[in-house]
Amino acid sequence: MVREILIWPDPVLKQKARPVAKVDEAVRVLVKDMFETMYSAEGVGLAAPQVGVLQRIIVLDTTPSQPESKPIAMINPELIALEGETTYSEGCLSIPGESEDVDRAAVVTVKFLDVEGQEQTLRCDGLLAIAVQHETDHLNGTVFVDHVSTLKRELIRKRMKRLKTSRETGVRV
Ligand code: GNR
Ligand code: NI
Repeated sequence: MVREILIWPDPVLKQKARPVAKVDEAVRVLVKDMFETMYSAEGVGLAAPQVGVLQRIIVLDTTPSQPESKPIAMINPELIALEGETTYSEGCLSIPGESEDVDRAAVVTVKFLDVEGQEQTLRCDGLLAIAVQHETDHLNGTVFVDHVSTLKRELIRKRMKRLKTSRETGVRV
């Protein structure tokens, strides 16, 4: 089931998500819904708070168009090592139509539980490393605009307010 994606500055997106205590069937259903929602919105990642669920769960697929693309679900992800620096023009499904440069670590090592509840460790670079940091930010109530200047953030806030009004009323504002 495709779920509705919350638009920033929804207050839920500012809250810290709670760790998953047990990887059970309900978690696997949520993960499935998150993948459906992410693919339907053409995103490369999605965090549970974006669909209104304050649990520490993220899904990723940075190469959805490639045949060997691998969907990754991470439960209770923890960044255990950050190496180097990179800058990437980021977007967010909760902030549609906006993108800004954000500085991040270039290589990250992340520890997490898979959908079977097994502990995994993954070292990644490129877009996957950026997406992992972007998604773990969501679990801590942070979005990419919190990493840009106040001026840019306030301009984006005004555009999101207009977007929300026009979506709710069907009127262009
Ligand atoms: O789809 C997404 N693209 C993206 C591009 C650059 C950096 C991060 C991202 S993640 C984003 C999906 C999203 O909002 N995940 O929370
Ligand atoms: Ni996002």
